Amino acid sequence: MVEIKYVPTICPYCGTGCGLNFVVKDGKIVGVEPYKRHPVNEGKVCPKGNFGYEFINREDRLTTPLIKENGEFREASWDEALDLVANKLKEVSDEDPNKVGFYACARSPNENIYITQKLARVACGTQNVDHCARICHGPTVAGLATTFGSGAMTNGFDSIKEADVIFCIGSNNMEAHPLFGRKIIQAKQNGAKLIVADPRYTPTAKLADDYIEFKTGTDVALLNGMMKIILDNDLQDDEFIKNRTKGFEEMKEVVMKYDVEKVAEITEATVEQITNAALDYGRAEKAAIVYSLGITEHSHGADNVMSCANLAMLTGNIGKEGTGVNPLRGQNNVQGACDMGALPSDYVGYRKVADQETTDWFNEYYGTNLPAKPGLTLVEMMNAAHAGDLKVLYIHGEDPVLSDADIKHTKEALANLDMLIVQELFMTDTAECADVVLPAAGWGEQEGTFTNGERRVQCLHKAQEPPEGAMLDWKIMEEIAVRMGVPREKFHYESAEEIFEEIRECAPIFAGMNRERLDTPEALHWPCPSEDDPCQPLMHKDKFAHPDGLGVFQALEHLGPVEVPDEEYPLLLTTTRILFHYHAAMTRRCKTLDNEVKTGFIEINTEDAEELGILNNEIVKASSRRGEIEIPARVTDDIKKGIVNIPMHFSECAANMLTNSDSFDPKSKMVELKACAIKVEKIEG
Ligand SMILES: Nc1nc2c(c(=O)[nH]1)N[C@H]1C(S)=C(S)[C@@H](COP(=O)(O)OP(=O)(O)OC[C@H]3O[C@@H](n4cnc5c(=O)[nH]c(N)nc54)[C@H](O)[C@@H]3O)O[C@H]1N2
Ligand SMILES: Nc1nc2c(c(=O)[nH]1)N[C@H]1C(S)=C(S)[C@@H](COP(=O)(O)OP(=O)(O)OC[C@H]3O[C@@H](n4cnc5c(=O)[nH]c(N)nc54)[C@H](O)[C@@H]3O)O[C@H]1N2
Ligand code: SF4
Ligand SMILES: [Mo]
Repeated sequence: MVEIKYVPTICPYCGTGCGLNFVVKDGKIVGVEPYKRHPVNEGKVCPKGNFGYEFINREDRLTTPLIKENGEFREASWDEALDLVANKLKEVSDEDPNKVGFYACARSPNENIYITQKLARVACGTQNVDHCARICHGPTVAGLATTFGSGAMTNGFDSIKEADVIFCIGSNNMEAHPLFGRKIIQAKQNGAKLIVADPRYTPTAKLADDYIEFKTGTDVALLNGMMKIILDNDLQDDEFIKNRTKGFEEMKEVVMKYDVEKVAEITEATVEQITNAALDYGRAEKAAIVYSLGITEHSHGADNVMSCANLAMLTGNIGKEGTGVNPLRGQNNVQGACDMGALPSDYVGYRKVADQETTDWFNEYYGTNLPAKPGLTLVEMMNAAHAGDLKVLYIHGEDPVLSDADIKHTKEALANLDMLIVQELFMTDTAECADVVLPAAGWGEQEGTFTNGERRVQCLHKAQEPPEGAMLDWKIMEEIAVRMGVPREKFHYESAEEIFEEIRECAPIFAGMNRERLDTPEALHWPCPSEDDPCQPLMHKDKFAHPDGLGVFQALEHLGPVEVPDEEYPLLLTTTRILFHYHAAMTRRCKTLDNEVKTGFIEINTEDAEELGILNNEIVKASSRRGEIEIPARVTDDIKKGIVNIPMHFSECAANMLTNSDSFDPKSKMVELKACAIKVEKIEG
């Protein structure tokens, strides 16, 4: 008899966090069914939710630890690999804990991530732990913490359905967060007006009532311009400004310099578009801002985020349903990775490293001697490796060779390490560069929790055994900690549930999440301070999360990208996502998704292409000051003239061969992944 069972889980791709059921046949995952009554996706999924399970039982899953010798990998036993890693980590961190660093995996459950930061802090004594949020929504965490006191989405997803006006800036949610996009469509059906601002006429823009085509990197100017129009028309919320905020006058002084004509010139949007958007947003009873990487991935990403916060506070559009500042978090569990303290400046639950009392608390709890000084960010770790200052890098499930800016720089940095450890499901571009590869169990093969972009903590369940030879992430790291000399009783868990209990002890925002409450359809969002708190999504209802309860306006000038087009590199490159692929390692190994889009392309405006004599589908050369690639051209009117776009997923024509790792956001350490200067040429012959 064939045994079929259904095991509830959460999609492992985007931060929407759709509920699914694995279909398990004779102990193997063979499909998924959307979870019909799940409150996020209500029985619907996007193509990744539907077919994205196909990677799980691939033949090329890693199943044996690998050690590199003379440039070649050889198979090793777990004992040998774990000893090698533990000895090296111990040797280098004993000498100087700043010489080791950790990247945590925002695709993996909270419990694994908590253990990654614990391995870094407890076994190695370092604060050098970070993850991909740095090059994703790091500016959100920094910018919203500065303005609102908490760096997270202010409203739940369903809240959008109550908005009268939705201002969507730098988010292509119809491809990147499709089941949140569905809620925008529902809001429109309820009568909401949708305004989309993006340099590309995306599938999301095509749904808009008003589309603002504008130039990459000019969001602060656009937002300042809109705020001036709101003030000129007396549409600000004086009560809200007076009772709930500070810093208004300083902000106003800067904003009043941004006449709409000047803004139209900077942004290349029209006066009419900017004015209409400002008046619609300003006049709405309830207006919501939705944004994503078009806002964050800039050398002024935190300024962009804070500008969005300014606009919301100016009009009192915060703390109510149908309003808010709503960054759409990227990875399925990137919210969780921040929450778990995989940040060099924060312990679990955003308890601050720099605060001596907090660090004393953790030193007591963990039995450590950590400094109250933040460690290196992800980008700083890579640069330290490049400079020879970081010796060991432990990558728990990230693929920086493909995803960090400037691949040449990344490869040089990794080659400069004494040891690179990569804990992965697959032989990724990054794993290829490793000295030791540790095969991990993945989605469907373990219990745990993911936290979606609206701070909803959701349970996962194990549906099949991991492939023989692969180990659970947290068990691998427990073994390493113990081999490094941490007493087993201080670093031992029987289950993921036990790890979550420790998280509740350390982080008041999770204290009310007991197992019975978590593993039910009733959703729990943090902050969840006690077991009788309803733990619902809306934040900043009566006061902001700063100690004095006030929101803080920021006075921000337009800065623009660091690297701007010139004669040699006349086009501005932006880099984005497509519906069918999700970064690389997993979806490119799902046959159905891979069949949809086999390789990358560069989008180029029809007029630009004509000037260069480039035809649709022609293979062209694209180059920047960092490197060059050959890539098929996609000639289209759906992108602004002067701007070109490459989806980031494809190693064989990788966008990050061209991007710039030198242009930092000083406030968040973001690198400018959404803007650099390139040229596109015909390949002769
Ligand atoms: N299918 C799919 N979905 C994904 C992912 C994936 O790889 N594939 N990845 C996930 C992750 S990690 C993340 S963070 C999210 C990202 O989700 P999004 O941020 O929505 O995705 P992107 O396509 O990177 O960028 C969004 C838009 O920003 C625009 N843009 C570029 N420059 C600017 C600018 O200067 N200003 C403004 N306003 N807009 C600009 C681009 O044209 C693009 O349409 O998606 C998540 N979902
Ligand atoms: N040019 C350009 N570059 C970008 C971006 C852009 O817009 N433009 N976007 C940036 C953004 S927003 C992000 S988030 C980053 C993403 O970049 P990365 O953080 O590198 O993201 P992924 O490719 O999703 O890497 C996750 C890896 O973890 C592995 N994995 C999955 N689950 C598990 C698990 O449970 N355990 C272990 N051990 N491994 C697991 C997968 O196989 C995969 O290789 O890329 C950034 N890079
Ligand atoms: S919208 Fe996101 S979470 Fe939902 S099915 Fe698609 S990829 Fe998965
Ligand atoms: Mo992301």
